[in-house]
Order: sequence, then C-alpha cells, then structure tokens
Amino acid sequence: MERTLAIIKPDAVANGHAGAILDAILKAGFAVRAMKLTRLTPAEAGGFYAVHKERPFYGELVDFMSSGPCIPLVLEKSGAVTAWRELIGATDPAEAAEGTIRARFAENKGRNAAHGSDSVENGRLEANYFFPESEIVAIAG
Ligand code: 3AN
Repeated sequence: MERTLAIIKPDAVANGHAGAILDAILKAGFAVRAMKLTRLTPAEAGGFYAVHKERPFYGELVDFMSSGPCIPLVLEKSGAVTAWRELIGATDPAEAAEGTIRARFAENKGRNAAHGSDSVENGRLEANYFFPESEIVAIAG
C-alpha cells in the first residue's frame, strides 16, 4: 500500500487544529499507521528539510519547525501521496483550494499547517525519518 508522511506542523498544533486535521485525515479514508507528538530539535528539523538548505527561507523553516510540538503521521491508502497533497492544498494558503487543510488552517506560506511527501519514494524515506519500521503498525492481516 502506498505510504506518505504527514506532519501536523507546530502552528496547527499551537492553534488547536490537530483534532480537526486528524478528523479530515480519517474522513478521507487514510489508514494511520504511526503517529506521535514530538518537538524537533533544530538538527532534526534541518535534516528533514536538508533538500531546501540553499533556499532563502531555510533558516526560518528550521526555526519554525523546531519552535513547538508537531505531529508526524504515517498515512496509507491507494495513491496516498497525491491524495494527501490534494487534501492539504497549495503551499501558500492564499492559493490553496477551498476546503483544503491549508486553506482552513494555515497562517501563511511558512506557517502552513501541514506537510506532505512529494513522491512515493520520499513518502517511504520520510516515514522512516521519524519512525523505524518496528513503529509502523500493521493494522490488517
Ligand atoms: P510543500 O510543503 O507544499 O511541498 P515546498 O516543498 O516548496 O512546499 O516547501 C517546503 C516547506 O518550506 C513548505 N511546507 C513551507 O513550510 C516552507 N516554505 C516554502 N516556501 C516558503 C517561503 N517562500 N517562505 C517561507 N517558508 C516557505
């Protein structure tokens, strides 16, 4: 089954939106295979976003992602990567379609409520950045 990594980001946790986002995840038919509340160290946040190291917003992104608790989740369903990116909406909430998580809950392009892996390969790699296979729970069979 296809896997993606979601993160309910520190802004959404701090603003009390984690429950509503989890509700949207479940209503959309994703299986939650792993989930935890964690506060990333700057090194963990920097490692996760290493691909953006040369971007001008990298420092801001690392500071934000380590500024408070966040909730990484491993989600599965058929076509999970695309389905989750559609549900969260465009990076900039001003451009996100109505009803998407970023349209509903994001503050701006940086503090944008949720993360979603951008490819099937990254979905597996990012899931394992936060959860060893032993913590990804088998829910059927
Ligand atoms: P997405 O998360 O929609 O795939 P990316 O991969 O372009 O977007 O960017 C990764 C993360 O970097 C975004 N989720 C957002 O938090 C942050 N980011 C992107 N662009 C900006 C920006 N112009 N200013 C601040 N943060 C940004």
